[in-house]
Amino acid sequence: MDETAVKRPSGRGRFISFEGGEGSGKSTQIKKLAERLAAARLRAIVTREPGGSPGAEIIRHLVLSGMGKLLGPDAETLLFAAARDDHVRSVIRPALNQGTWVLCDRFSDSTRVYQGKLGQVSPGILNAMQRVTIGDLKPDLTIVLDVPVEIGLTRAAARRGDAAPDRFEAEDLKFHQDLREAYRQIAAEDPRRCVLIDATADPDTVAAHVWTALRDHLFAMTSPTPSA
Ligand code: T5A
Repeated sequence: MDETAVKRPSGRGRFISFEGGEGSGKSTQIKKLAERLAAARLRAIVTREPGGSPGAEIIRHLVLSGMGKLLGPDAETLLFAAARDDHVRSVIRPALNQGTWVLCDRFSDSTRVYQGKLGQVSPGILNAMQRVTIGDLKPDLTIVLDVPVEIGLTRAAARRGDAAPDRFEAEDLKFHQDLREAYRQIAAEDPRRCVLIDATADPDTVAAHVWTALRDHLFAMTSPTPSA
């Protein structure tokens, strides 16, 4: 695609979330996309959940250490919600309002999948927390990276080295298989927002698919369709 053909949309920035199981390559792809947007002279920030703001990073440390799990599923979900509230108010909304694109490593779909579909926190609680933390904010595009569980966990273990698996990496194989299915289901149910991408290929091939998703879902909305 000719990147000079990408016109900077006026007004609000675009919000892109990356979702998927452990080790699916979200951080790798976000970095590549940020570089490509910079080359196209689009202003973008990279952020993550849980975390992304000083307050939310403190909560990230708590939940990934497993301390939140000790409080039970509802309270652990409240911790994720508190982190999101701070992150959205102090980082995401201000950036979007200034016309900056936001690339976020995980967002509300992670709560729907990890705490909702797998953790069995009730839809009533999840909806109430969502109303408080994000209101009507939702990603313009969600990239769902899909890899077989064995590949994702092997990648995550290789990257981790000698460190212990975190709170969710330590769950059993069935948990991770259900996780993958739940993400595939979310992508199938919301095709206007979500693009499911096979992330088993090498990083550059996956990045090319991510770029195609942006072209089809975002650039087509904001500028004349760029050439392929
Ligand atoms: N969570 C989060 C909830 O339960 N509820 C919530 O609401 C939210 C927001 C966050 C955890 O919190 C949970 C979900 C998570 O379990 P985290 O540390 O941020 O934990 O971890 P993850 O988001 O799961 O991300 P990971 O760090 O495990 O993996 P990534 O970012 O998907 O993968 P990445 O890019 O770091 O790659 C992993 C390794 O694979 C290699 C990379 O070089 C790296 O070594 N790699 C590839 N190798 C071959 N081919 C490719 N295409 C590759 N892409 C990457």
